[in-house]
Amino acid sequence: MRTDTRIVNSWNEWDTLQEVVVGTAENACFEPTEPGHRPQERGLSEPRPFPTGPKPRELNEKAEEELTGLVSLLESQGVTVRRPAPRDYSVPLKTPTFEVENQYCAVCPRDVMITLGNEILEATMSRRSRYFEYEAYRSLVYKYWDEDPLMTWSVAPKPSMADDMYRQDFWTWPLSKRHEEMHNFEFCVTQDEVVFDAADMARMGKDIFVQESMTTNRAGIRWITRHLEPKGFRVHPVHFPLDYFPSHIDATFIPLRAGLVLTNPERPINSGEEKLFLANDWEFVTAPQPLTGNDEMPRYCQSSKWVSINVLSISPSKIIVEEQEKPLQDLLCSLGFEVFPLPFRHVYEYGGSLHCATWDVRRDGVCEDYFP
Ligand code: ABU
Repeated sequence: MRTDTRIVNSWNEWDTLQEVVVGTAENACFEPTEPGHRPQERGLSEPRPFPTGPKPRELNEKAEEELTGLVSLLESQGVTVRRPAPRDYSVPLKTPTFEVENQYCAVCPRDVMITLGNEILEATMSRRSRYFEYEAYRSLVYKYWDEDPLMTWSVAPKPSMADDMYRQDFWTWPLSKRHEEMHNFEFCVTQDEVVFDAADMARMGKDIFVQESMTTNRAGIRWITRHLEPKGFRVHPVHFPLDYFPSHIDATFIPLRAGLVLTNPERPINSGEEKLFLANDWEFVTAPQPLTGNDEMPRYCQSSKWVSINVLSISPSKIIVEEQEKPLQDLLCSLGFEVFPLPFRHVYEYGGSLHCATWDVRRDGVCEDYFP
């Protein structure tokens, strides 16, 4: 099969990007407090209830301006860019098993949607307010479905998200228990139902690395394994035990091209899990500290300063990096990359950066075995 006739075709995080979905901050709301999530406003001496409902219009506008800047940059590089359909995130949800006062946004398609070769997979999601987020992408999925007769489309089983799917006391565990449970990789989601966010997966050809986290449990990894391995993929659970609140692998362990992974110095890979990489001559390069510290992150941002390393590859030699992250840009230049700096710090407010805010639908290239 010639890959240039395919519309849905993406096997890794770095081959030349041809078609991508860029998220939108239109109608974004505050993320509600729910059993799987306890958002907190930054910089307060006394905590106060997190706001609910629509985010202030100026925040959404500033983020949208940066997202539009990303669209222009990608188009200038010959990439076809699509956007999510508009949705009203202020609408409450009531299902037979839960209620939530409002939904969230479509800034981060990466969390929901993933292309695995010629397949589009919709994740289960782990939070109530994101249960229906796939709807923002359904008209695009139907378009790809109509235009690419060889594309396959899978929807992972939706969990109940009922109270008992979560450990309600997780948020108040004393430090000693937290330490113990983290090293058992037990977080706020129990193991009773299949739960995963797509952004816990890193694609490296035939091999898919899945982080066990607050947003992906072992049942989720089992489902991904049984779903993908009959299709020829190999699925590897990975862990980063020094990250007490792990969620999404793409600010922790980022493949930049075949043979090279950008690693987070505060979140080393679990001892032993590096062996497959080293045995296949892969190199780990340590990211520099972000220039935006945790104290300088946007007020309502629930992610860590490490979204600084949430870069987007345009090709194996071209990469987009947040404008102010000069040490990371210098490192990537020294590794032979052409770096495209882009302002994106207002998007951090919504929990991610350049990789999170995109979902690549087509990159050139075929399924390679980088770990023979
Ligand atoms: N959505 C990516 C966030 C990762 C982090 O907070 O480090």
